[in-house]
Amino acid sequence: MTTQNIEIVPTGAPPQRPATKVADASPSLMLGEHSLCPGCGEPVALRILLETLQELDIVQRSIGVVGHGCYGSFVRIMDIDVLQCLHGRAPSCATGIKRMRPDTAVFTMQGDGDMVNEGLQEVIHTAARGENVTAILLNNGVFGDTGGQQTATTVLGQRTKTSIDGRDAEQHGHPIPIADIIARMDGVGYVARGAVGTAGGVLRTKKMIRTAFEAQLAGEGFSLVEILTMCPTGWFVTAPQGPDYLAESMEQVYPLGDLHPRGSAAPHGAGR
Ligand SMILES: Cc1ncc(C[n+]2csc(CCOP(=O)(O)OP(=O)(O)O)c2C)c(N)n1
Ligand code: SF4
Ligand SMILES: [Mg+2]
Repeated sequence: MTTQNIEIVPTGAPPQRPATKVADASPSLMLGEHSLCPGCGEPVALRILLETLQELDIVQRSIGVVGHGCYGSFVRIMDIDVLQCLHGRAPSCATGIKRMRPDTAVFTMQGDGDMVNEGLQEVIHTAARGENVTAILLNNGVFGDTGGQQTATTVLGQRTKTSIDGRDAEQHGHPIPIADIIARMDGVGYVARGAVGTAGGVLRTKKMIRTAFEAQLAGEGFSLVEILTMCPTGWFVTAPQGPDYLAESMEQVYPLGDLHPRGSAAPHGAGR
């Protein structure tokens, strides 16, 4: 049986083939399979990002600016123009690209370590300048790529390789809620936080990504979508436990939703 070129496999008997071979439902902009851990949330975020670019029909004028982390390997499977920057510097590189080519749709893809540790000043200054680019933050609360060390967004109590008894405010400081900070800044067109731990969350996050690009296309200034992503490997949980861990830990500290809706003034009333 097929519908929209996707084969529907009968479920009345054990499958005869591995699920990944049953139907290729990957977006056509994804060239091959990713190499990330089972249960990782980052490929889910990549998928909805690529689908959004296709649905907005801006693939040919999109340029991605990618930092360093597990998602860094996506540059090999994204069928899109991509620049990979030094750690934390993606917002500044995106600034240069967009200023030289204002006709393009420019987005960054950074992890929490890349954006909030290594390049904190870059994203804040880019937002303050009101650069008309879209930042995508994949926040899993760890430096996943280098083995799961604590980052600036690790929530209190979270166990990491460098806070094995759990992050302690007195010893390690408090987590930095970067999206909430940027949502309060002038020069900002749209800021939201989504999560990919549930099917509904994936859909809502995809809508946020679309809204961010629509804000950019309308010239409304800096947009940021923070996406909470599972990192079972760095969280010391199994892949199936990842979504529950995300809901019980990160989502409690980082509430989901629009933090700076399109067309709203900065919350401190300074206007834009
Ligand atoms: C200047 C510099 N700082 C740090 C590193 C090591 N490094 C490379 S990727 C990475 C982890 C980035 O973490 P994050 O952005 O959160 O991405 P994740 O792997 O969690 O997806 C680090 C620390 C490096 N190679 N060079
Ligand atoms: S270490 Fe974490 S972020 Fe990196 S691929 Fe594995 S699950 Fe994903
Ligand atoms: Mg990370």
